[in-house]
Formats: sequence, structure tokens, C-alpha cells
Amino acid sequence: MSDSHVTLTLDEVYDLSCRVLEHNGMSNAHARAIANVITQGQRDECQSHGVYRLLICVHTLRNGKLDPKAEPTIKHVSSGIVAVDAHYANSLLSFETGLPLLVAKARENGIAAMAINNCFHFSALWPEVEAIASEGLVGIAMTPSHSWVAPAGGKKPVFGTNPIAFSWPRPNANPFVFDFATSAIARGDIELHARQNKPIPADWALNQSGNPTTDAQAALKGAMQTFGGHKGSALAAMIELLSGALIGDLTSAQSLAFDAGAGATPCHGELILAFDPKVFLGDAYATSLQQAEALFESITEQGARLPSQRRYDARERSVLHGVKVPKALFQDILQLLE
Ligand code: NDP
Ligand code: PYC
Repeated sequence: MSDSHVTLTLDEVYDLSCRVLEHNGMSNAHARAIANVITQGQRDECQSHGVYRLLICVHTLRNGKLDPKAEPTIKHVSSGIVAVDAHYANSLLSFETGLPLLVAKARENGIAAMAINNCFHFSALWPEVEAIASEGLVGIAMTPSHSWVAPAGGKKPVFGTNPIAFSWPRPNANPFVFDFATSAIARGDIELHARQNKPIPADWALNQSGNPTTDAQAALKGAMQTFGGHKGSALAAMIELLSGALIGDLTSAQSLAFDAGAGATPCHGELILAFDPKVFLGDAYATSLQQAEALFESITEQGARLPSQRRYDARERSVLHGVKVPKALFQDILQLLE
């Protein structure tokens, strides 16, 4: 332990996460699904979606609307669509449960969709699209959150931080993956700045008077900004439509209304898409995968990096040396076991 950080192995992160969640009433199946993704977040040095999330998971558990034991149920909507009802539990066990069916439908039809409904959703999306890529499929995932983000040109929150993630399987390499909020930054990062009393860049958020702010607390009370102005704004609207209206679930504004001031994890739906390149391409499969490799090469050969490379580098370090958790955060997590 250093003055400021505690070092934990990945097994210790997983065990601690399971213990905290089960101690606070989560079923073993849900605790394991959540601990698995939290461990991946901490391993890849995604501080906003690693062990920090345990604080919010437990706050949500104690708030009483989340069902900590509900088992997901599956509905075959059509040959290409599977719907998983989380029954107001967390999303991650639903994802695990529905994934084999999504993969089978994508292999059968070339393309398939999975809607997860009625789920509390806190997690980064790259573990899900990486899981799809590990099956040799192309993946896309998206979800709303709570309406914290103003549309470009406006000052009042309408959208969630609405992440979208994409994966492309690569022969003999980690998949090409990107995963980002359509807000300038994930809200979790602003929360971490607020915890540490650190200023934020002025283009992340507006204060309650609608002016740009560098004060993280003021940003949390005001409105976050989209990334890329009107372009991020349009993508955020698309995510509300595809993973809200299209799958019969809540928009970010409705999710915030459902929360009723509790400050719990957002509750809504998620849409996941899978494409099978072998079905799309037939005999041209190998050539097309090489075409993709040439594209990646033309990015990296000039010194630019692929998205997720920072995560993959962090992953190697964490497997070898463990992860560092700020001491104050570690102590707050231990208190959840009391
Ligand atoms: P970041 O801005 O940190 O990263 C966005 C993406 O861009 C990553 O794939 C990242 O790869 C890549 N990237 C960053 N810098 C470069 C670069 N210089 N060159 C190439 N690629 C780059 O993400 P966000 O803050 O927007 O989101 C963080 C996480 O929060 C996401 O995992 C997201 O799913 C999660 N989230 C979840 C929500 C939910 O409701 N469940 C809501 C909002 C966010 P790398 O990681 O390797 O740097
Ligand atoms: O960081 O924006 C975020 C977020 C919202 C829900 C989970 N994470």
C-alpha cells in the first residue's frame, strides 16, 4: 500500500466486488456478472467504470427499486430478434443470458438484435462488444442513461450520456473496439473530479445558469455537453430512439423521472446488434478481413493509435502487476461491508 493508493490483484478486485454486492443483498448470479465487468473496468484502467461503481451499485440496492435477485427471461421476438426482460434487476446477467441466442441468430441470419428491457444499467459497453467479437462477429451496443446532457444549441438536459460501442474481430489481434459516451465525457469522470475537488475542462458542461463551468459540482447540477456539437447531439438522439422508443423502453428523461431524485443507477433498456461477416461475405471473407487489416495499418503506420489500444496496454500491466485503487475510494468500498 502506498500513501495514496492500494494495489490489488484482479482476483482480489473480483472477490471484493462479489463480497460487497452479496453483503448488500445481490444474488450470487448477479454479483458474479457485475463483479466480472467491474474487474474488467478496473483492469483496463477505466476509472469511471471500475470499482468506483460499487458505491453506486450499493446506493442503488439500498434505494429499493432494483430487484437484486430477479432472473432474466428470454422472448424470441422473431428469427433475428431476441428480447431479454431483466425484471428490474441489473443488465449484466441479462446480457450473459441472452448472448448465446444473439450469437446463434446472427450466425443463422447474418444479422441479429438483442433488446434488454427493464434493466438498471451502469456498465461500460466494451466488455459486451468484445464478447461478441470473440465469437468472430461484429458488434454494436448502445444504451440511454439519465437526462443529464443538453442538445447542441440548448442549455437544458434532454439526453443521457448515451454510450455507443463497436467491435470488429481481427485474426491474431485484439478486436478493433471503440466505446464512448455521446456526451463530452462520461458522467462518472465528472463525479470522480468532484470527489477529488479537481476542476474540469470548460467544454464538458454548463452550470445551472447555462454558462460553461470548470467546477465539477456545478457541472453535475447543470447540463453536460455533447461531444462534437451537433454531431454528438444527433447520435445521442439516435440512441434514445433505437435503445428507448424502438425497443419499448424508457428514454433518459423517463429514466430520470423513474429515479425520482434517488440518485440511483439509470433504469431503461439496451440494444445490442451482431453481424456475422462469414454470412455477409461467403468466399470473400478472408479477403475482406485483410482489407480491414490494411485500414488499421494505415492508421497505426503514421503513429496514430487505434481506439482501445490504451486499454489493451493497461490490461497487460494489470494482469502482471495488479491495479491501483485510490486509498480513499478503497476505504469507502470497505465501509459497504459493515
Ligand atoms: P473516452 O473518451 O475515455 O474514450 C472513448 C473511446 O475513444 C475509447 O474507445 C478510447 O480508447 C478511444 N480513444 C481515446 N483517445 C484516443 C486516441 N487518442 N486515439 C484513438 N482512440 C482514442 O470514453 P468516455 O468518457 O466517452 O466513456 C467512458 C466509458 O463510460 C465507456 O466505456 C462507456 O461505455 C461508459 N459509459 C457508460 C454509460 C452507461 O450508461 N452505461 C454512460 C456513459 C459512458 P481507450 O479506452 O483505449 O483510450
Ligand atoms: O458515466 O455517464 C456515465 C454513466 C451513466 C450510467 C453509467 N455510467
